Amino acid sequence: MAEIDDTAENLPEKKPHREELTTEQQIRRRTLKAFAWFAAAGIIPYSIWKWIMIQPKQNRLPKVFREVLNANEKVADSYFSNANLAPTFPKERAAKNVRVNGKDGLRSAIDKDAWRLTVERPAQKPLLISLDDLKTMPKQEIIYQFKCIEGWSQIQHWGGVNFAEFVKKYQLGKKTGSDDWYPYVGMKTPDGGYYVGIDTPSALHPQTLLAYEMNDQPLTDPHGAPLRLIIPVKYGVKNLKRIGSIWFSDERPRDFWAERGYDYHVGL
Ligand SMILES: Nc1nc2c(c(=O)[nH]1)N[C@H]1C(S)=C(S)[C@@H](COP(=O)(O)O)O[C@H]1N2
Ligand SMILES: [Mo]
Repeated sequence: MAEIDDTAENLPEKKPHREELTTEQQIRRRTLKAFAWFAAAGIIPYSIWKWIMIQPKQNRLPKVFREVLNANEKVADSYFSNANLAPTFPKERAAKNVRVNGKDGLRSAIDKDAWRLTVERPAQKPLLISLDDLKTMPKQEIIYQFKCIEGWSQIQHWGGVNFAEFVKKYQLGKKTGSDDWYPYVGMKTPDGGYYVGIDTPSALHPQTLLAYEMNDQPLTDPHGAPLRLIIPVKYGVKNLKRIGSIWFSDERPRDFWAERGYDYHVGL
């Protein structure tokens, strides 16, 4: 970038026709014009901001914001309703040879008896939950078409705990003393070798499971024993195998494949 020492005073008194300007003069002119636009662009949002701040308030928020929030809530409500369920299939359609894909975070052996699901909570001790604890909750099964972003899909049968029920039982996901949800859930393997971030509405979708069974059998190691995520509204990449810990957060949790160039949400 050239140094800009031009002030209005340095411009020629009478504006010559473009043809008479040297290339350098033309560049200066354009730079000044660009600056003027830049300044104007800065002023407009400020005036809008001022307008927003003098609008009537509702629950201490300017009403215009509140209206946007209400619209978002409506979107979320329809999202949670059963209108957006992934299609399901009869049990006979489920694959017997279930495809295995990806072993990041699964390369070391784990002691399944010692394993606990760790739930990190703000300003509280982490919760340690055993598989037996989870199995005291009702089991939910799903037979649906699992889709990998690499281009294959397969009808698969999984069983486990409904994630929204799990969240309710352990009172997770909402900010302390409020009804506001944290916008994201993070999950990672015990060794931290694979990790995903998921928007809370998708995590709370009625078909999202913490799965401990596949085809009515305990999960095998390559499929993520002892516990994995099954989230039918997302591509395979988000279906973390061998969950070590879970936490809700305000910031987008790190995501293994998003860090390698995939879209963060990779939804279906
Ligand atoms: N821990 C872990 N979970 C993972 C992966 C991985 O590499 N490590 N790969 C993901 C991808 S890309 C897919 S398609 C599915 C595959 O699950 P499957 O091996 O049970 O078919 O797991 C997902 N979860
Ligand atoms: Mo995948």
